[in-house]
Amino acid sequence: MALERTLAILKPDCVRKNLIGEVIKRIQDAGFTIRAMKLVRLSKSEAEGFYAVHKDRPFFGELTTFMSSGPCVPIVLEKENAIADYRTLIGATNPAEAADGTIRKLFADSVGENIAHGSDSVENGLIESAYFFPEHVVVANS
Ligand code: 3AN
Repeated sequence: MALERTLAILKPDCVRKNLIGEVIKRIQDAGFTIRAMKLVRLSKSEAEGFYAVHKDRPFFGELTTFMSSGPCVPIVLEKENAIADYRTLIGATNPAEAADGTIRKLFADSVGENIAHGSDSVENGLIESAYFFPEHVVVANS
């Protein structure tokens, strides 16, 4: 299996609920290595830029308003098979459909406010990481 990078975002609901530590603990326990991390408040237009792929979806306005409603924590994670393994760890987009023990099942309230983002492909993992972190601030190894 190849070493992959995924961009996690602990969303504003995660930060508001004081769950940053809980969620990062689960991510680390699952074997992911943190390569970059920060606390940031997105503007509405920065959230729109990040989610541009969803711009024609009916929930685009709701999604970008929520993502700019408070600070969030983008994190570059690395692991073999990171894309699929991280999506397994967080669970289905809709927490009501997420498997038991997943981060969204445990902590999320709704499909809109679902605690954590994860990249959906290797290519997007690199594009999304670069949206928040220029390559020179990504720590190569520890
Ligand atoms: P995922 O984040 O699991 O890859 P996507 O890519 O289908 O899910 O959706 C992107 C984001 O848009 C999700 N994280 C979710 O918060 C939001 N979203 C998806 N569907 C809805 C919806 N029906 N209503 C509001 N927000 C939604």
